[in-house]
Amino acid sequence: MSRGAFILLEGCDRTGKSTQAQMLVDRLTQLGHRAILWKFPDRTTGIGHMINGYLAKHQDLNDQAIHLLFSANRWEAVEQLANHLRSGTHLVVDRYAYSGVAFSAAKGLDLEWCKQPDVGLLKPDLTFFLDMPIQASMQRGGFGEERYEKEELQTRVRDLFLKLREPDWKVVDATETIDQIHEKLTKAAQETIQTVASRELQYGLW
Ligand code: FDM
Ligand code: MG
Repeated sequence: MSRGAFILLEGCDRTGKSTQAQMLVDRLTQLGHRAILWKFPDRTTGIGHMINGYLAKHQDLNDQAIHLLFSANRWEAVEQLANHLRSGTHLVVDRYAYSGVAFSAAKGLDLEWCKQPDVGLLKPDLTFFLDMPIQASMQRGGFGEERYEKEELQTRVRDLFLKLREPDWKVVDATETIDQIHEKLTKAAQETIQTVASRELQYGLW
């Protein structure tokens, strides 16, 4: 049986990740695949509740502690993710460890320290980085009251994403239209689905 593909969307806030992730799941489903959306942080778990309390500014935590909670929120999902992939279901994942490192390092934590807790996690088969100037994404509005929704921090986050970028990432111009981006993502996803079908799951982030 062919395994599912792990498809990741990364990027700063307001770059269209969630919209594109949902559209990709719907499209793959229409094409006859089994595909599900997975969002990090997953705010529905016990750890996720703590993360949500922190992001909503109901609770303060030091930078190291919240960093480790974000990582734990991925580790607590890893068996479920692997089981989906093994059973042939594709995962479209909205944020992952790259967000984890980029946001924490943007606050001043050491980059190498930030990478350590995610070492050994499942590796994405395909990563899209939705990229646009921060000034342009800020103009899209919709920034709420959550922590990190500030221009200066987002600018540092973007620089860190670009530093973390792996050679096989697909950098997507997030200022293009929703449909243009969707077509690009669909095409690349279909190629990856074919190439990974008979491959072992990839652990060993980074
Ligand atoms: N975020 C997200 C982190 O700081 N670390 C992480 O590991 C992840 C997955 O949480 F500002 C940040 C990024 C964002 C916030 O994410 C909430 P969503 O996608 O806006 O819910
Ligand atoms: Mg947000």
